[in-house]
Amino acid sequence: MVSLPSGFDGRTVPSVPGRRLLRPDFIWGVSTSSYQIEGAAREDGRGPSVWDGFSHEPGRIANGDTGDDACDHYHRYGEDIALMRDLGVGAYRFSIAWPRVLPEGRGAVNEAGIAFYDRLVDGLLAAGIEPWVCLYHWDLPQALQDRGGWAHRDSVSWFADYTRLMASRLGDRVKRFATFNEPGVFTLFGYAFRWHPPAVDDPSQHHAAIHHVNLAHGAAIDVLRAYLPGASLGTICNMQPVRPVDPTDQDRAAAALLDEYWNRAFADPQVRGTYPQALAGRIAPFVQEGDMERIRRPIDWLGINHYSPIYARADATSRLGFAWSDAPAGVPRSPIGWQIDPEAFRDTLLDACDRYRLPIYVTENGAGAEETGDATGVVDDVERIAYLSCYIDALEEAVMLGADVRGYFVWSLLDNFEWGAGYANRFGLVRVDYPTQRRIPKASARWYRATIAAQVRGSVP
Ligand code: IFM
Repeated sequence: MVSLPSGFDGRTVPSVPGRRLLRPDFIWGVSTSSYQIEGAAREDGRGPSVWDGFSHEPGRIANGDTGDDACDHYHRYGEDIALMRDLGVGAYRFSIAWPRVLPEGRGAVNEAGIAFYDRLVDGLLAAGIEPWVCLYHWDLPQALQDRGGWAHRDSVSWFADYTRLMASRLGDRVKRFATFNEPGVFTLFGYAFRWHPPAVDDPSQHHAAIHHVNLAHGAAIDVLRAYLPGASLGTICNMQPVRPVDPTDQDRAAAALLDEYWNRAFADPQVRGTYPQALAGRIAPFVQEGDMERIRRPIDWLGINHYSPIYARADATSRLGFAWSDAPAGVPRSPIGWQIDPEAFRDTLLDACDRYRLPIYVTENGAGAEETGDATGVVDDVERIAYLSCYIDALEEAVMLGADVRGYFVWSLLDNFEWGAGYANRFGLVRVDYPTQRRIPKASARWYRATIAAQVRGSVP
């Protein structure tokens, strides 16, 4: 039985148990993404992404924030690698900004952009940290959106060509590649809810985009296999139980639908070769002969991003037949209102192992907060520690019950640009003081370092 540690009421920092049930080669890491940390949005030939334009539109992002400067990781990556080395992580998952290496999305290569990722990869390897490259974390080149974006079937070959470029430039040193991060989020939020670019509510574009992203995944896996036969390849999906906000038949049906879009629209076709039932009919107009075989290419692992259960309610005005809902009153919540339910995490891992039969890496898990530091910027983030502690307990329990979980990456190394919430919402183990770009490790960074050391060396330092 997983229980909530007492840190949630701010009294006790959870201890650091040895994690003896985990594999000796269990990978402890941290994750970030390009648009959320890099900054340098107009430097060294980078082209615009859909997030540049969107974040500059009035009213889209809290406080009018943009990713123009973000954490200035483009210039401070050396300092950030040193922070990771200090944490003792074995791996760092980051994403490539497609428009930094191909400013128009295709065609002319921006060598300065490639050189940045060369420096980053070399620095990580020199620090003994394995680079895990994710090819797409939502920052589509604007030039490709202007041609129709993911709703256009040509997006499959655009992505395959971009993948070929990155495989040929980084594949001599990078051995882990993921194709997409959380396609369930950027398709639903971008093509139905209008919370992300391209900010349309258009079921036809939405369903086309789902299918083309799946095809692009399959095409990218083929490219990576051809170029890098020894590489370890995966896909990264958000997976969280979807619950009806009220126990009515209508809300249950809404939750079942959202579950298909959120949890299964990508992993099911990519790993099992079929779309889930309700979605299959909606996607059918876009499926051509041979597509399902093109999508279902063998992969080596499944990345799962998980934070909390999510909720749906019926909505007759919604073109998809459901609406997003906040968690009901009374459930335990993180400081930003996300439900805390480590048993749901354990069960998600067990279900995913059972359904997809692949080794699993938890590629994102973490807690957001609108926190301020003390006068020196130090953050005693006991609630984040409590969250991480009980979620890692739940992971360990899933392993005990048979789940093949091989790694865990905290979201995130740094506070960063949290999409629509801008910079107000902080997820980092390390605080970023944005006006000065000073990095200040939080209490959770020290706790995570001790957690890793306890497992890696078998003792608490
Ligand atoms: O910041 C995001 C990340 O980009 C994708 N997964 C969820 C994180 C927290 O909201």
